[in-house]
Amino acid sequence: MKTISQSFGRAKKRFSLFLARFFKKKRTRIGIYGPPNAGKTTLANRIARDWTGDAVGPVSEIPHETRRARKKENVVISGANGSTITIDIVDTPGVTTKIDYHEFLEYGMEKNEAIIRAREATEGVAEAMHWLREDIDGVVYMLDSTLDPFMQVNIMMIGIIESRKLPVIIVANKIDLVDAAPARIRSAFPQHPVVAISGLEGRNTEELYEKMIENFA
Ligand SMILES: Nc1nc2c(ncn2[C@@H]2O[C@H](COP(=O)(O)OP(=O)(O)OP(=O)(O)O)[C@@H](O)[C@H]2O)c(=O)[nH]1
Ligand SMILES: [Mg+2]
Repeated sequence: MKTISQSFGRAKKRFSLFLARFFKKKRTRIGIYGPPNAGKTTLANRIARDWTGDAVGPVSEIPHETRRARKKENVVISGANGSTITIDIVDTPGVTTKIDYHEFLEYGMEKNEAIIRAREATEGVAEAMHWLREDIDGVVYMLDSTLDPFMQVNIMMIGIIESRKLPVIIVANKIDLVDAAPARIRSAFPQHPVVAISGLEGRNTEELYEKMIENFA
C-alpha cells in the first residue's frame, strides 16, 4: 500500500518536472536571410566553426548555391561580459524576385543542370519564406556592401521582417573589398542595428556576436 508521503513525493516530482518544462527557455532560432551570394553560408559556417567546430554547408561564387534551408542546432555564443545565448542557426537560400536559368549558363553550366538549379532555387525561396512566417525568432539580414542596398528584394524582406516584429541585425558583408560601402547600408536602414564585417576573413565578427547576444537574448 502506498503511504501518503510516497504519493506526495511522486506528485512533488511530477510538479517539478512540469515546472522545469514550463520554464525551460525555448531555443532561439535565428535565420540568416538576404539576396543570393551575399555571404550567408560563409557566415553560417564561420559561426558554426567558431562555436561548435563544424561547418554548415557549401559556398560558391555561383548564386543559389544554397537551395534548401540548413540548420545548425544548439550553438552557444558567449560575449565579452560572460553573457551567452543558445541559438539554432538557419542558413537560408538567397531570396530574389526573379530566378532565370540563363544566369547559370554564364557560369558554364549545362542547360539541363541550370534549369534544375533554377527550379530548386525557386522552391528554396518559397521554403525560406515559409520558415520566416512560422519558425524564426530573429533575423541576421546579410547584404553585400559593394552592391546597392535599395534592391527591391531587400525592401520587401525588411518590410516582412518588420511586420512580423522580429528582431533583426543587418550585416554589411564583404568589407574586405575596395568598393565596399557599409555607410550606404547604414543610411538605407537607420531603424536597425548594422554591423560591417568580412565573413570571409572574419573581420569584426566579435562585434556581430555581441550584437546577437544584445538583440536576440
Ligand atoms: N570578398 C569577400 N567574399 C565573400 C565574403 N563572404 C562571402 N564571400 C564570397 O561570396 C560568394 C558567395 O558566398 P556564399 O557564402 O555562398 O553566399 P550565400 O549568400 O550563401 O549564397 P547563396 O547560397 O547562393 O544564396 C563566395 O564566392 C564567397 O567566397 C566576404 O566577406 N568577402
Ligand atoms: Mg548559401
